[in-house]
Amino acid sequence: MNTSTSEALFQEAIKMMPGGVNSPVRAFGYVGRNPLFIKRASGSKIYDVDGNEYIDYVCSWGPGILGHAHPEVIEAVQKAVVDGLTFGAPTERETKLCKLINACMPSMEMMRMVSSGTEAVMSAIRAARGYTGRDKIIKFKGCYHGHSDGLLVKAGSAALTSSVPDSAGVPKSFTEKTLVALYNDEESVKELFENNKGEIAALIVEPVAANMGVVPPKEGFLQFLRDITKENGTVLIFDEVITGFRLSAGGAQEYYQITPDMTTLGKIVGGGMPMAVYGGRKEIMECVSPVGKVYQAGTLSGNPVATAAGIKTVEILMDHPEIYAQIDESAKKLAKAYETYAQTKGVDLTVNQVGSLLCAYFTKEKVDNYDKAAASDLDAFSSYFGKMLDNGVYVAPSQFEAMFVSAAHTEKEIAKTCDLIMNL
Ligand code: KE4
Repeated sequence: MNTSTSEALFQEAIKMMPGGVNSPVRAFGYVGRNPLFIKRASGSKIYDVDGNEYIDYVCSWGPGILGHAHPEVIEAVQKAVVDGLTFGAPTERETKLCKLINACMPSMEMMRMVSSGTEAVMSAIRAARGYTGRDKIIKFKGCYHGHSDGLLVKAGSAALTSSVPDSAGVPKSFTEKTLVALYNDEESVKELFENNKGEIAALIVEPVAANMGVVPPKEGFLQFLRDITKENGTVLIFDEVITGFRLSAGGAQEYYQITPDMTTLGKIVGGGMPMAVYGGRKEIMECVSPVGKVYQAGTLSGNPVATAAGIKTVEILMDHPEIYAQIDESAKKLAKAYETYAQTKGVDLTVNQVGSLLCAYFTKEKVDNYDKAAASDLDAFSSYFGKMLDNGVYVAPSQFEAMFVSAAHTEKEIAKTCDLIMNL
């Protein structure tokens, strides 16, 4: 496979950007290759600058649920851009998108638009702290909620009363109020609430953990979180940046029938444009400026082009619920192919699949938390990644990311991918 133009572009890019990329995972650091430079994408395919074609299961890390460059979304954006790119003033489309989100997720009684998932999570936590007057928060080992300082914490054991920053440049004091529990481990959560009575403003969780590969919540785990946060006056935040509009039009909160106090959305809600949202119960969101005392702002928040893309994307998903059955079925076929590969070739591999999210782990243990995910054989993953790429299939270049299926992946492409997997 000729990748000479990508290589040349990469040599230029690394002179100007750390690792030649604008987000670390794109650097292919986990898989020992230099990244491909993408020229364009359409439907289920991406095309690199050397003209190579790939079936894409990264889907830009989730936004691409309809496939790349969906004609109706492109048309909506084209119509919007000619009227101007940004006004820094309210527009009708912001209210329209809020109403669509509320129709899909009624727990989002009031909301605020921002430009990234990181910003949505950072702001939701600030609102929860402002609403409760408390400082501490709980997150889960292996869950990722963007790169705001307080959330970049070493995934310590649940007994840890405070957390160590996971990144240079984050003062220890910035993470002292961040407590870390273990995903799918109720005891670890109970212990933190017992040791920090009345002090926990919020508990934030990915209702399906999709940043340690894909780890579904154990039966009853989300209900347990809903109950213990309610008992303690703690705000339950569902970080649905990945699961929102992915597991269903109502996200994980509809899929699992659990109502959080606040939700963060990103990726799909902007249809691929820079757009994210945080929101929830009205009395919490009324703490946010200019109504309340929790300050939060953004030049491009609710951007008129991004809202055009988001509205059209959400409208298509609401009008075509059959999309979810289709993409879930495709993901099930892929999961089966991985299981067949593991059984017939005697490979240590297990698969988790939830809706149209899945992850093949190179470990023989069933993965239900971060430590088990981290025990995967990363060399085996790296070799697998290379074989898939060399055969025209683009999966995430990291064991700790999800595989995303879109409505544009045809039965033929899913079958072709399954054949490749079973004959790796
Ligand atoms: P952004 O700031 O990247 O828009 O969103 C942060 C975020 C928040 N919450 C969840 C559950 C997320 O998965 C993310 C970002 N997801 C990663 C992929 N696992 C983005 C890809 C990247 O970092 O380049």
